[in-house]
Amino acid sequence: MAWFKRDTRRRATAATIAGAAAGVALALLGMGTFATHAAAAGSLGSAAAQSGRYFGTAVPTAKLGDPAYSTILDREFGMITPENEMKWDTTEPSRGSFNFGPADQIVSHAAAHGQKMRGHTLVWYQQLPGWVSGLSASDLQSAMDNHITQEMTHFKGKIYAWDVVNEAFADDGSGQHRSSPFQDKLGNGFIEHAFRTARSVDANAKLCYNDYNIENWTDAKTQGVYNMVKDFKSRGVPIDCVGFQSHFGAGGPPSSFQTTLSNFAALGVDVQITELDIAQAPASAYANTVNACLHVARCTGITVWGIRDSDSWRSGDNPLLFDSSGNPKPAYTSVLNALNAATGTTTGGTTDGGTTSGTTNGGTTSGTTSGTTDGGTTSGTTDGGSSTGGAGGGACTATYSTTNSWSGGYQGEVKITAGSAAISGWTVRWTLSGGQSITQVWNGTLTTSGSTTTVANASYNGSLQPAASTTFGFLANGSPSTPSLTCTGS
Ligand code: 9MR
Repeated sequence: MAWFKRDTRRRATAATIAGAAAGVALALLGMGTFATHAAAAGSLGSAAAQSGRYFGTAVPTAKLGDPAYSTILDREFGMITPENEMKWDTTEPSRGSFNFGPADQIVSHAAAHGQKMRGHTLVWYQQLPGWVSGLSASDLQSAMDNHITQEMTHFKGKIYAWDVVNEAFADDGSGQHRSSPFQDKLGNGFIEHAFRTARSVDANAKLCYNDYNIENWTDAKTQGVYNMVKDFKSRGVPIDCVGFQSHFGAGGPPSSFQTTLSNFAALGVDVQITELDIAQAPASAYANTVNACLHVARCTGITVWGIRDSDSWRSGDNPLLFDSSGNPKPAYTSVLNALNAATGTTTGGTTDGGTTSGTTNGGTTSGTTSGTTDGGTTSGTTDGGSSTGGAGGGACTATYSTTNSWSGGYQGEVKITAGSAAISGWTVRWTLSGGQSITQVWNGTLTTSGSTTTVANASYNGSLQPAASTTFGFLANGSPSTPSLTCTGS
């Protein structure tokens, strides 16, 4: 404990010194003098603070007790997003019965270590308990209002920014809203309604719309979200920020990313990178991403979606800044250097970095973001997952880990690794123990038959090179136990 306190003080002091240094740099700039950079800060949080930004990470409650994990968390990060604990399935698993315990633990940790919080997320079609999708339109409206109200009230004063609505736009190139219980029953107005309700509950928290695959300026999805934000601003619908999740493939951000950030910022909202991870974590791809933010004055912070590769929802991609042993990777150094180099270079309320706001340039090959999948859930989807491995099928192995647990439920992850031959599909089967039932699966397709659970690959993660890995995750009721898994490759 004493160690944490000392570290917190060190960060606060560094930020204060950096703030003073930035002030000097601004004064020098005002005098037309070329500013020199302040001394380099030694952690991501303090380096980002030098230009008035935060650097954060996603945190699951279950990892707070791991000293190796929390040492890095408290040394490096000034902002925390609960990875799953503020989502609807955890916070209101049955109607009117609220469970804020897991998230409260993260909020307490943040308060004790001088970290701020992003609230994630109030209205999302995933990790949504089954009772919500069964409601009539009018009932759904009041359930949504009540959920927003209860959750925001509980955490009032403790949240810097809320992802009020998450991932409401479609991936089909239409630029339209995706189908969801909210969209299908309440229509387009549900997003506006959620933001108005949120503002009425907490006038001080920033209210964000958050989505993935909206980083490339010319994509229809980006344009759809942009037009929504523009419309909201023109009609006074309360929206303060847009979160760009930034789950990138190994190519990193599209070349238009800074243009996108700048164009959104020009609408009068803050922009933030909210869930950054990059397949294989190339140092240059991370630096490009961070620099895109640093060049836009209203890009107020960056959050990576986990600390160590082993903490990642896509751990098979090794997409984070620390390896599984907690050692900083080359990408860590490139991010730290980029943050330090930005000291005093971004000023005022306007965008810098020579962007081309309002124009449709920067179109880049969409291939650069291929592989940026989100945790597309497939619950309810049935396919032929119960078929046995066909002739010629390759071998695979599957290993299980519990990534989170709370009273009455848990979250598991299964890692599938191909054998010495490539496979083009996989199926993992196990038997649930008494009291266990799966409520949701992502990055796989679920079939259940009694206590026999079968998860087959999703459309995008069936092909594995020899010895390559992928993962799927699930949420379940009951208590965690280590299952005996059978993996069949095809
Ligand atoms: O990292 C989260 C993982 O632990 C979950 O179980 C998964 C379920 O959908 O959600 C992950 O976080 C997602 C985030 O909440 C929203 N954007 C996509 C993220 C990765 O799937």
